[in-house]
Amino acid sequence: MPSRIADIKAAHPDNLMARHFNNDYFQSLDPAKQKRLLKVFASGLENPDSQMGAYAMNPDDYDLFAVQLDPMIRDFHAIAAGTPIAQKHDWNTSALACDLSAIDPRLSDVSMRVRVGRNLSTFPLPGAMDKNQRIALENIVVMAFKTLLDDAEFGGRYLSITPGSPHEIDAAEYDQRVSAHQMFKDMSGDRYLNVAGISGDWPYGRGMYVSQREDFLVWVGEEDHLRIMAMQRGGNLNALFARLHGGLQRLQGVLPPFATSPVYGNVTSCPTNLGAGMRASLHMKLPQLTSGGQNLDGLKSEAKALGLAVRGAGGEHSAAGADGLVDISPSARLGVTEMEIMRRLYDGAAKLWEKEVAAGGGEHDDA
Ligand code: DAR
Repeated sequence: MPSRIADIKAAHPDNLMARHFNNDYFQSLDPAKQKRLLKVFASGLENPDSQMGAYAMNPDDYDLFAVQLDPMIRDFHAIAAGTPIAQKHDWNTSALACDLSAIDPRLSDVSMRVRVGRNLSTFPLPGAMDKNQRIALENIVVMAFKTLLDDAEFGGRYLSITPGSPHEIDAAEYDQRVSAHQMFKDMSGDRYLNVAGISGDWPYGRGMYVSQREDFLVWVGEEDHLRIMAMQRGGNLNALFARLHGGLQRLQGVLPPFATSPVYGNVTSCPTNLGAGMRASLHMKLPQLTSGGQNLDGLKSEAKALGLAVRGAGGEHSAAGADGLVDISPSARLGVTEMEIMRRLYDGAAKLWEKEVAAGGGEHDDA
């Protein structure tokens, strides 16, 4: 195995698993722990083009294998070795007005989404669950959703894709919800998640809670046990974040404890999502900065300098729209608070928009 990892490291230097593989540490482990760590590495071993190249299988993997995983995590999250990782939480987003229309009235109808990943501490992480555990977790979460059904803000319905579930929807509704960018796509075609076991037993134990207003969603059984999200069109990031926090608190009160690490905060399958476990994003039309959507490289480097990541509006690994429509989001998840993430998104969007307008852009009526 060490020689295979050395080969991956030479051919794919950005694979953080290969870059930071510690063979002395690996050899010091007993065979059972070596086997368990190789399960964490499975996706990165089978997919050398991986970015992180690892998914945790159990919440305590992060603490059990800290010697190996910590350097990878610090590299991705740009936290220097030796710097204490003190994950704090600050949802006091009302302290800073972040309405995009204050940047420019043309940014008053922007598609925005913020989500957090959470995993129940009473189950293995998705990569190590069996079919019965996936169904059992879904049933526990459905009971929690029942406490929201009559709520004015969060009332809604649960849509399951588990065959035989009393909440099961048909293929037509599933496809419609995926097309509406609400439900997650069929995971069984994702080579990274397949090897990691995260897409195992598809579609059992999977589904989505959606509020009546369709502005609060909870994915069940995707890359994490739960992906809790708020979405809206508009400019008011404060309202978006406040709704997510309200829904998260409601669920936290009726679910088993979420998995956390004393060092890394909220525990997620992928180490790239640790900490706040939050991805906040908005869609912007930047045709000048993307050469009409044809080239994201220049924008990606501009955005990186602002602490932002850029991808197509169709999700991870998607291209920009012909009108230059892209998804921008703060890269940092670990060591930053929820409030800080909101501020970085707002400030970064303002700077990119300023560059777009200066380059002759500025059309944003129907993004
Ligand atoms: N296949 C993983 C993706 C890492 C980030 N994206 C996530 N977690 N959806 C890799 O290591 O490349």
